[in-house]
Amino acid sequence: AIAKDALMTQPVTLSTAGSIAVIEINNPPVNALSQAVRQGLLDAVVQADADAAVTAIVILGAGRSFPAGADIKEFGQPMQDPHLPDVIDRIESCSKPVVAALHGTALGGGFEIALGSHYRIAVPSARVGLPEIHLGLIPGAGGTQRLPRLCGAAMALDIMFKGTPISAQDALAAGLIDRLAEGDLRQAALIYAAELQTPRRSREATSGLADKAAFEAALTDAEETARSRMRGQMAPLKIVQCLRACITQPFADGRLFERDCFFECLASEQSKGMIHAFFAQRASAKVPEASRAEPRPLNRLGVVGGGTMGAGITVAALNSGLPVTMIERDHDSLARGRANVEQVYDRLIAKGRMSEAQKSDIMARYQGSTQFADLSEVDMVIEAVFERLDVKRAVFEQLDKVLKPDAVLASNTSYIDIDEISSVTNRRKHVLGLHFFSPANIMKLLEIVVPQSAADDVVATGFALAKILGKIPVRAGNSPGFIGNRILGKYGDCAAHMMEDGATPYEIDAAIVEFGYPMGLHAMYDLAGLDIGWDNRKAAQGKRNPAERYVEIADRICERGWFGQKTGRGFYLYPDGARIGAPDPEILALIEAERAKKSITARRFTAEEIMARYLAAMVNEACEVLREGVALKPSDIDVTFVHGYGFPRYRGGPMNYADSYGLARMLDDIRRYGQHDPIFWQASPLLVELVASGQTFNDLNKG
Ligand code: 3H9
Repeated sequence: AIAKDALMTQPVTLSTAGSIAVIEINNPPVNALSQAVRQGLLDAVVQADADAAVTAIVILGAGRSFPAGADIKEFGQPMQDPHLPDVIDRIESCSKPVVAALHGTALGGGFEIALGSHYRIAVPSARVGLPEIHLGLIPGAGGTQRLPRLCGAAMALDIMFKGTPISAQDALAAGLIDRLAEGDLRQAALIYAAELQTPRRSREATSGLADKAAFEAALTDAEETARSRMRGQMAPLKIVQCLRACITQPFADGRLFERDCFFECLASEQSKGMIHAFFAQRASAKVPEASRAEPRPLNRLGVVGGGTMGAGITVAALNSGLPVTMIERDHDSLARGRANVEQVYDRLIAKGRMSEAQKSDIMARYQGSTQFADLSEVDMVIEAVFERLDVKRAVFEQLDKVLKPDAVLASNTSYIDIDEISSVTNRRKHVLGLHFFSPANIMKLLEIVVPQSAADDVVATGFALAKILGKIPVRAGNSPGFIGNRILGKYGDCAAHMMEDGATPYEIDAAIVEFGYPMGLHAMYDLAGLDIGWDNRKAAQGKRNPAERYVEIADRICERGWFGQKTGRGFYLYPDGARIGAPDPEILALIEAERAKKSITARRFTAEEIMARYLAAMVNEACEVLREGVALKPSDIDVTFVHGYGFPRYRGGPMNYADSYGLARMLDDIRRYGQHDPIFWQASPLLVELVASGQTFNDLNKG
């Protein structure tokens, strides 16, 4: 018999409650399934199964969650026994009923343990899912074989393709869990286990396979999605193949096939890139200021400006439960600001994704005013007015007069110097910059711009806000364009040079899309509005180095009033409000005329050369951003470009990509390009230094 509370292999414990064996996994913070956990789990299951006094087994997670998956830190190292699929098979083959008791996030291998268990009970707040796709992987511990047998292909594919966890309620409705636990989970699981007589094995389930035609149709749809929307990625197609095995092969063969596919994905650059992106995202939230100071309380937010950005920020805050006071200069503007906010919810209602009641609940947190004095109680204000220094300064002067002494003041700006804004206040240390990306309620990236004068707890509050809003924060120094737009400026220039030298904007965009971006640079310019860049270029006139190469093509386009999608044409044509542009022969003629003016004979660029130059310009400028301390570490630049600029996540980000391309090779490229344009192509001293010392960006991340 098992001694009560006997401690087995840490971090898994086996104890008994009456005749029920309780196996508890305790590996903080998320009970990841490291080798010690797998071994402990296997030992505990074997022991409990062999114990004649035990009638049923409960598996649960200590702390905040049932296991959230395999231990990602072990990926890339040799796999050690016991393997998770084998542990789960052993659980499934138990002679007594096994109950998985779920709370928190039962994800990946954790959910696969639950699927291999005979019965599943969960607290109402639990969520379950198979997020492997976000790591460039497929579920590799039976998930692709057991889940479809329980719920059919359509739902299984939805869970695996989206990778987002579903609620316990949805899982219950789909038969993926059997019961919701009211009250204490352990107690509820013990009661449930005591009722159960016989094991029930997912591998033998047939309900999901019953409608073979529907199963096949779901596979065909998914394959189409994998080839179009998820183009370039390996895991989605592998998932489809594994699901096909559910209807063409016995379980055991399907499991082996899944295993091969899993290892193939694990060995791929894609998965390495995505795992890098996963850890980079977590590392970007760890900044020195936040380790030195606690954030200030954040219970109420003020937003100044109800335009596109102000309304988007307001929606993001309202959605996360924060009450918001929006300030506009007069009643009409305020009405428009409120309408901009409501419009977001009305669209959701129209699509059937929100009810009027839910909208009213959210809007109850919204307050509008034309009086700055109404901000006297807020903890933080985000100014989101027109992107002009004098306008922003006028707002900050007002804020300085009315805010409580410890309120945080933030300016939402994409390029204005925060010091120039804060200098009109008597509270510079309470000021920081927040660069939201449009649409602010959707885009995840948030550049947190830290001026020299900002107090540590102000910076910590900026990061706390990002967490509340569900944004991915990156710390940026207060330098023109911060991290993202500064680097974009550079590779944008590189693209313009290639265009003048012979590549069409359409060839450049095609190469970028082929590389894995959702859209090309010129399509993106058209979407954002070409007038923005034009205004910036006009403002920079006179400040530019006259020896620097300057391409006038975009200016010529803007002079015609072609500002992109909103005017029906830019680099592309958008007839009848089309969202996807068509190539424009007039643009090609205009480019040719510009070349002729400079006596440039167009030459051909391969897609490979386009990308080599484009990425070299990006990475070289990123090195300067690092050298100047504008970004703290290479992985922060990766996070910025993956989450704000469409860089394919499966490549990890530009710095991770550069490591795999080879820094010495990239430096050689830059020096070769520099023979023709030594001003633009100056190798960053940081890149030179890394190559000389044989280091990579990843070494800098670790350091
Ligand atoms: C898999 O299961 C493969 C199987 O199918 C087959 C195997 C054969 N491993 O995100 P947080 C760390 S693939 C190691 O800030 P939250 C994380 O790095 C896996 N570490 O918290 C962080 O560490 P630190 C499938 C992990 O509350 C800390 O935990 N599963 C893992 O915002 C807190 O994380 C997934 O892909 C892990 N699996 O979110 C789930 N997970 O403090 C991935 C987390 O040092 N994880 N850490 O920075 C998540 O989605 C979120 O972390 C979670 C918690 C929702 C669980």
